[in-house]
Amino acid sequence: MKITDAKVFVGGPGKNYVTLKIMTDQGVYGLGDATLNNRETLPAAYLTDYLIPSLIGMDPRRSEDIWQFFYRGAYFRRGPIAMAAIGAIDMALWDIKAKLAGMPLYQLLGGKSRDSALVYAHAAGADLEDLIASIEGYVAQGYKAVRVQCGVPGMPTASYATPDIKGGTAPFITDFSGIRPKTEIWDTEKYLRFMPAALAEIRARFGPELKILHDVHHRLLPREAAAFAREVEPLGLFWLEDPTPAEDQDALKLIRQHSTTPIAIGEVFNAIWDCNKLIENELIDFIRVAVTYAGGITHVRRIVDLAGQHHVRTGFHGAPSHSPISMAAQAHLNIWAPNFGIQEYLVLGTPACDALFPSDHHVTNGLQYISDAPGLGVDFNETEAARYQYQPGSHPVVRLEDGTLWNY
Ligand code: KDG
Ligand code: MG
Repeated sequence: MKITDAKVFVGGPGKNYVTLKIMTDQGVYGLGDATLNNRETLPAAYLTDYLIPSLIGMDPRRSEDIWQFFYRGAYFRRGPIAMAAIGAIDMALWDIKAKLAGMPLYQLLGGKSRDSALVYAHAAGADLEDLIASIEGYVAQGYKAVRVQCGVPGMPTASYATPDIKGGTAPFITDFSGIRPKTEIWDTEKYLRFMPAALAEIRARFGPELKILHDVHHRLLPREAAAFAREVEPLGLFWLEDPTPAEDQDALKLIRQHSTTPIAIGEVFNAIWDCNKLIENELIDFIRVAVTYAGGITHVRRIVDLAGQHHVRTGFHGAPSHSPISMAAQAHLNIWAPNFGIQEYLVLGTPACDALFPSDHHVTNGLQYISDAPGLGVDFNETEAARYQYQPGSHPVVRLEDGTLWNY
């Protein structure tokens, strides 16, 4: 069996999804997602210019050897661009393998460990009242877990993932007004004075059952993060995410020494070597890698297995920049993983998105149910795809009030 061709598409409804389609001489094809938010043309070029020429002619069933070929075969390894490209190939090969077996992919991983997988939604508000209204909306839809992000009083701009105005939407994934980033202003002191009390009010309002998550988005210093985690400990958060910049694996030690608030980290990690110390030293509770920029199912499965030996559960990244293809790959891992924790999930299901990526996977009452279609269980409509093209966009950059550049 041979790979005969592979094509890359960039575009989608309000997103620049990078979709890979691998064709074989047996008519079976596989799909992968290489979307790297706001850098989408780069994994697309890495695939087209460097990987696909070698991929054609390979046996698609040899997914392990193909992974090793592209990972070890490149002298300059890792990084989000290369790992997203390798990840897309890997997803597509597992899609082919499971279609050949006539099974949903999760059966090849070891079958179901649960009937459905818990997901969390994103609630956001320009202020606390606005945020509470947003949480109420998700609770009314049956969500059991909600990430809560709030504008901070006195901050000159919106904060991470919060709207500028009450009832507005937060353009934290991509601002399509141009490639030059807008500036968001950050003030740690204002945030630390406001956020613990806001979280306390949310807990009091929604009671003990709601799973509350909060994303610090890498903005605190280790000492500040330790103090924050300790202060919110009585609130029983489901997790505190990315309290400090992710490059420093040792920073988490200080947080651990001062608090038992569960810590989630890893959405910007690309390989097991970015998180092995964190996991082995049991400094985190949830690992946030994604099948896209962490090298696909083959590599993420290794991270999940390592995590499982150290009481670390999964909480895969699922920001809206992920296409339904990688969300499906993660859904198969979620239904299988013995150490599954939660899945970040944002409503992808607009009619335009469903038309581009037809699938029977669905979320009901805050739980993700997986379709039993062979393979990943998602298709790709090329006629629909022809309607879209790449749109340049950006994330904001973050500066302190005196102009110092900070972490987005
Ligand atoms: O592109 C950046 C987003 O993926 C990131 O801001 C999302 O932090 C994020 C999250 O938890 O979904
Ligand atoms: Mg995050």
